[in-house]
Order: sequence, then C-alpha cells, then structure tokens
Amino acid sequence: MPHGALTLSQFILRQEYTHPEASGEFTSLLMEVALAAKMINRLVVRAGLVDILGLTGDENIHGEQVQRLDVFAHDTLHRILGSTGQLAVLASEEDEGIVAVPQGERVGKYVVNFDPLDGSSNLDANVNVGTIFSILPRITRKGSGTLEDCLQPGYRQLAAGYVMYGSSTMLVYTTGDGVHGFTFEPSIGEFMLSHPDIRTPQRGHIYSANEGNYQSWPEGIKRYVDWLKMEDAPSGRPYSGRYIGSLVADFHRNLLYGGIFIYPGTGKNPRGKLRVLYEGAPLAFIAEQAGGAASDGQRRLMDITPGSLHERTPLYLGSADDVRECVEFINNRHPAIAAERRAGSRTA
Ligand code: AHM
Ligand code: MG
Repeated sequence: MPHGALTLSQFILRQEYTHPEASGEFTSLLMEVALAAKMINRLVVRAGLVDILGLTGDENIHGEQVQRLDVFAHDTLHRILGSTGQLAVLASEEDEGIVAVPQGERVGKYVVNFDPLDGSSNLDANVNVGTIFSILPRITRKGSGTLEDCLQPGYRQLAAGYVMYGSSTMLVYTTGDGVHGFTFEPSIGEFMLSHPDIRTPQRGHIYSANEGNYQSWPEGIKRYVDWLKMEDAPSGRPYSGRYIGSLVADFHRNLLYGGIFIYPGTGKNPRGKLRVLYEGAPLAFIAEQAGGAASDGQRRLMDITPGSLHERTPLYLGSADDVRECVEFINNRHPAIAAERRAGSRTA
C-alpha cells in the first residue's frame, strides 16, 4: 500500500487510530524519544568538529564544561523522558543504578531501559553509532519505580527501537505490530516513513562476529562459523563476513539484507559482552517482529529475566533459519555434525 510522505508523528497517530488500544500517553512517549534522538543527532553529526570547535571535551570556547557525547545522550534522554510525567523509572547503560524520575500527581505507567549511545568508541572514525530503547509497563503500583520495574523479560516490552546516527539518521521501532523505519530529513526536522513493515529474509548470507575472539569461542560457535565458510552453493555458503563493531549498524544491515549477528562468551567476557536489558531484548523484539529470531544459545532471548541491570548475554540474532542453525551447532545437534561423525566412523 503506498504510504506517501508520512512523518513519524502522522504515522504514530494513524496507528493509534487503527489500534484504539494504543493510548495517547504511550504515543507521546514515542514522540519524546524521537525528540531526544533529534537532539542527540544534532551533536553526533558534528562529532568530527570536536577538535576544531570544541563541541565536546573538557571545556568549550566559552570556558564552560562540556560533556562526552555518550553522557550528553544519556542526559538528553533522561531530561526529556523524565519530564513527560509518564515514566516510573529509567535505566541506562551510562548509570550503575536505576535512574529516578520525578513523580507528579499521576503515577508514571511506563519504564524505559536504554543504551544512550551504543558503539561510541567508534565515533572518532565516523562510524555509525546508535541509541537503543525498550519500553515496558511498570509492575509496582505507586510512587517511584524500582529495580523490579526495570528487570523484566523482553516479552513484556510494549515497544522497542533504535536510532542509527550516520550518513542518514534512521529511527526504527516496533510496538508489536511490525517494524517500521523512518529516515531523518534534516531540512524539516522530521523523521519520514521510508521503510514501512520491514521483513528480514528467512535466511541471509552474512555473518557478523568479532573473529579476533575465535580462539576463546565455545566449540559449537567455532564449528558453526567454520561451516559458514565452506563452499556449498545450494545453502548459499560461503557466507560473507561483515562486522562494523557497532551493534546498531551491524544489526540494521542484517535486518535489511538477512544474516546473523554472533557475540558468544569469550575469554574476556565469559557471559558475552552485550547487555540483556537495553541491547539484547529490544533488538530481539525488532528481529522477531520482522520475522527473524534471537537466542542466547539455549533460550529465546526475550524469555530472559535479568537478575541485574547490566547483566550480559551471549547473543545470536538475525534471520530465523540462521539463528536456528547456530543454536543447533551450539547444542551439537546440527545435521552437519551428525554427517561429520558418520563420515568419521566410516573412515576409522
Ligand atoms: P559499548 O556499549 O561499550 O559501546 O559496546 C558495545 C559494542 C557494540 O556496539 C558492538 O556490537 C560490540 O561492542 C563490539 O564489541 P567488540 O569490539 O568486542 O567486537
Ligand atoms: Mg552499548
């Protein structure tokens, strides 16, 4: 169906119209996320000018203290979302504990967990970075929200999304009714619907992993990635390796083209590097809504209830067939392993 030139706010309002269960409060919360994204984008696109103009660093030209971009992103989201009156509590990668939100007369109904600027170590090289967010209903009933409100499994998410800042800045989100992508048009300051109802291919031909960690990967992952590199035209192997090292950018490319993102436990990070609450769960929700899948190797990622805010998880994320096969390798039950065993016993 042609969608014409729809802005994010027009699109969200139409969704509200066709899905009366979506409350106006919730809609405005999404709009506030978009507003914060525009403010973060404004600084991120100038990151290369830091040394010349002193936009971030220790002091700006006026002698004022200025912030690192990831701290700026955190503060912007905190300030904007915190003032909506709709939130019980926030959690952010940039803060050890939960982030309190002032409660007005009405009790805030929602919780937002976010990674304000993921991949920020890539900023100096002008590589895409992103904001990831996850919106949950609160569990506690009154007063300020608590840790319990933040520590919910991914399947309870009401919405999740990311903003990718780069050559063009995009906001991609789901409320459980498909995945929709918007491209920022700077001249009018609006996110425009550019990717309605994104579907990820059932199987891709790309794997994304930091192969520098190969030696300390679990055996199953080593075998899986070795297998992906073997020539086999019917199954589309060998796969192409593509790894930016910036989760939102790697995920976004694979969402559009198909493929699998792999970050297992390593020697340095035995439980994986990425965090359940504000990296794994929101991207898992988007992947599933686009027809893909996400797992920690044993469980559906969205079923994990983290025990702490910054809990890490192994992450296998992307096209459904690829994630399924990866999990089969991890658990020693992929048909290729059985075939290898049979071949081995014949030659023994
Ligand atoms: P960060 O939250 O400190 O920015 O780290 C997260 C980033 C992800 O964007 C990316 O997928 C991953 O770290 C890359 O890790 P590595 O450099 O170990 O490959
Ligand atoms: Mg991060």
